Amino acid sequence: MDINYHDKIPNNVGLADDKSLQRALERWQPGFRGWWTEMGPDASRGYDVYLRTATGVDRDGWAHFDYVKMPDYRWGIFLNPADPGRTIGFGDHRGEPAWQDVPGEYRSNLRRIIVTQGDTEPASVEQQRRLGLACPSLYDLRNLFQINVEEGRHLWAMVYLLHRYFGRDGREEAEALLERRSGDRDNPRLLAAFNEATPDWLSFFMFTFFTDRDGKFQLSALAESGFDPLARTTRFMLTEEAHHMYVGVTGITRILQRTSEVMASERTDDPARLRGLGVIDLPTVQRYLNFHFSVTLDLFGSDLSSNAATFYTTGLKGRIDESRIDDDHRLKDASYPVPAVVDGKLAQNEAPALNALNEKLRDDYIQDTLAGVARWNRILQKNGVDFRLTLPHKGFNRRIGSLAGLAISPDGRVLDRQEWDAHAAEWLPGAEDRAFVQSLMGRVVEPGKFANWIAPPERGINGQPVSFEYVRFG
Ligand code: BYC
Repeated sequence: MDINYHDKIPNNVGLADDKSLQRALERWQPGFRGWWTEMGPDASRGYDVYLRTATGVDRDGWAHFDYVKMPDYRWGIFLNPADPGRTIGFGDHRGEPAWQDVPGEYRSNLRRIIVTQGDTEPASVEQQRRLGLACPSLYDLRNLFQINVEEGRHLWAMVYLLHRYFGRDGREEAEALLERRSGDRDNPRLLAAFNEATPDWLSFFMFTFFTDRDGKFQLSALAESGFDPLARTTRFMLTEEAHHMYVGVTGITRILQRTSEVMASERTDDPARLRGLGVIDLPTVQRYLNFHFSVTLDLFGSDLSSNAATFYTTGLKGRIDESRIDDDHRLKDASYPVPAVVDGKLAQNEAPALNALNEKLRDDYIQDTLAGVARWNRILQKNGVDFRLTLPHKGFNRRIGSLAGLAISPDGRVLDRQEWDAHAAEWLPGAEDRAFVQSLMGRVVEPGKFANWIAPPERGINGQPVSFEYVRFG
């Protein structure tokens, strides 16, 4: 399934055969470009960046790497091939042929899901727009830009669905996606984590590790959708998401590598000394981890959600790897444990599984993040450092769901306010931490050079050396 790059909008959906859709999307395109110029990566105009561009949706289609001038990236519409025999795998419509069009009665829920997904994509570009000015290397700068253009493409993926399947209100939603702004008081992005700042590269790596992984889990749930165009779109998006999480996990690995090298050579674990030596002390890394993990857990929604039950029952949003789960895929009689506070202690209540689907996805996500944290700890262990990173309890610092607003310590104890206030600065990054991390953020753009606080990667991109000129400045 090759991608047509001759059209104004690259696509593999036969756009040229649907003139009114093509015209509508071509009318949206200048708005998108305007948004990119205003809110995309700062001061990147005219740079030649060594980027990966999709030329097909199969495995080989990914092989194309070349220098691309930043605003000339060819954002397009790419869907995985259709499976003509596909049936709906869960809910009340299980076993029926997957829908090729929007079922009228589910229209507004489906639109809401697509808009929520679409909103996160430009939001993350907005959050990251100033990071290029303080990049630790050309290699990292290139990875940032690769992620940014792909998030832009993910916006195109959702906008295509809105234009193609939702008529006038879909076009209005597509406009609104270009109007909301991350962190704006009057017109913010829809989900809380996407209104937080990503002011430094430690935040960026944590974001790509934790928050892009929410992307993986939500997209995997949508890849099961009975609405086939959504399933096919999100399947292709998932192939791109993998690189974003790779940037996150390796970014933190390289920070830990560098810090532990300095800890070994200077024989110290004193945070103040390490900061003086220009590397990020491990308690600060832990505090950033605590923040990004807890803020991302909120993205899964309330632990008991009638929306989630409806999305599942009506076949719009499934569970991750639905077909591999051995149950009735309807869940009407099943239960699932959700968190509760009983007599001042954390406990669990059995709840109807349908209503607890957000919690199930959150728990699956937590399992996945554990593997990354174990990988980080292996670096510390290998370098003879005693410190270990840990995931805080899932009730820590929550704003959404039944644990929202409770004072729960990272090790899962329910505290009173006083106790929380006494320790919060140990657990969450404070102004001083942020100012310190910010003070390290200089711009390193000499090929093969890296900022002092981060080790070079083990290998370069697409078999190129680490010292390759990944970005050429115009
Ligand atoms: N912030 O019933 P509930 C990605 C609202 S990341 C603010 O629990 P539901 C990416 C909710 O809207 C993946 N508000 O919610 C990563 C509702 O409001 P109303 C993004 C929130 O609907 C990195 C109310 O609270 N994709 O791709 O079951 C870079 C009650 O909520 C939040 C998706 O999320 C929040 N965190 O679940 C780039 C998939 N959470 O109706 C990209 C699509 C909830 O009372 N979205 N609320 O006004 C969904 O499936 C669902 O909307 C959610 C929420 C799972 C997010």
